[in-house]
Amino acid sequence: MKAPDGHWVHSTQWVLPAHTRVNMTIYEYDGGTPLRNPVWGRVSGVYGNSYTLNGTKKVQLLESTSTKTQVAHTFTVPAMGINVPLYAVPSSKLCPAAPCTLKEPHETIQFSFYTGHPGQYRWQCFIPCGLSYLDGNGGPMDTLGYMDGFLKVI
Ligand SMILES: [Cu+2]
Repeated sequence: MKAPDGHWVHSTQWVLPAHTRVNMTIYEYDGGTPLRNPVWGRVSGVYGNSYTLNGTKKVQLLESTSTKTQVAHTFTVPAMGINVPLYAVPSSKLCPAAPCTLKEPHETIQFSFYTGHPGQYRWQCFIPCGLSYLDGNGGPMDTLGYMDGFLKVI
């Protein structure tokens, strides 16, 4: 995340003000696979139930059976009803090694959500993206700081 002073911080645990609109910009650099489950292709819990992908408004379902639709990850906060599928970069254009810069191929996903009441809200990715782990659910999927974290709403 980008700290208020402008420098980048590797953290998936964010402190957010309650009852506040939060504007999110996600830079997605990873490759992906066709959507396995149409539920995780739905956009929900965000303003307008929509987001923008590289500046173009997207709503609701991705084409779940299309091989063109490549999803890398999701930003999902189950207790807030938030789910945003994150489009993947074509595998032929992947950044060779992290950390990647904005000059390298990426998808820019933007949306807004409302924090609501104070509490500790878990977020996670629901695409089993832990390659070489059992069913893709190990490694980064179950390591705090990668595919999951917390929104501490105060
Ligand atoms: Cu993921």
